[in-house]
Amino acid sequence: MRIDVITIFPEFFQVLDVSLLGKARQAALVQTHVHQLREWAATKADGTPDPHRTVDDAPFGGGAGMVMKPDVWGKALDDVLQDGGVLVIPSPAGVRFTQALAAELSSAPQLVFACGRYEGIDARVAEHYAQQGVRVLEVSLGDYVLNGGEVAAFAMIEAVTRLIPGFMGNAESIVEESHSDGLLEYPSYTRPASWRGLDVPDVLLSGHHGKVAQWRAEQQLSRTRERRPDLLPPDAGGGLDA
Ligand code: JDQ
Repeated sequence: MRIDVITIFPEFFQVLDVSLLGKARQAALVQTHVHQLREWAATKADGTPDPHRTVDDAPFGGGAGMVMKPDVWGKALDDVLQDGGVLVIPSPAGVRFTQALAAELSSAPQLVFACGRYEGIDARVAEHYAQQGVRVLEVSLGDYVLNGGEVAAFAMIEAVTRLIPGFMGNAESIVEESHSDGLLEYPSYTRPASWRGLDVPDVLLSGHHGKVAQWRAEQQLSRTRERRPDLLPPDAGGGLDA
């Protein structure tokens, strides 16, 4: 997979080199290319030079803040998007990013993350590339507001790349974990068996694999009921004392 990131803050992505992604890149499973959007802002839409390399302008219709210019984004994306490439635009108004979407994106030949700032990118950019037959996804990490697309893109890159076959080296640890079975993970413990007066549950020391599996399944269900009831089917029972 090839990952391109277009941003006015390319330095932000230097940390990609030291994160988990470093391993995937070493194995040549992922190539990342981070681009400075302003490199496509050297000339204005009318062809005259723009020494300021302006990427934003006031919103039509009025209102606070600035909007990123479609002409600059168009030049950048025309250069960077390849055949089969998926255009991912982080946005607080996007569809939710989920493990299922991460899994889907992990088989794309190219992901292009268009990281906006200010009030976001002129809406015609997404519309134009969708019209050209590009798969365009406006994606939200969650229901909270960030200052730009960079943090969201970074989280998505990490979630996607670790699903690329051959990446983690242990396929089981991916299959077993949170969200692949729709429940939260069970709690994990390691040595020492007693720490600051807190003991590891006896069943985990018992060596009884069947009982361990049953306890973990119960923990997953009770945690999910308590912390993320939205993940359970409507009224999964539970009884009077649940
Ligand atoms: C951008 C902004 C509109 C704040 C500019 C580009 N999950 C998620 N939260 N916030 C974002 C994603 C996000 C993504 C891209 C962004 C925020 N902003 C700032 C834009 C309204 C409020």
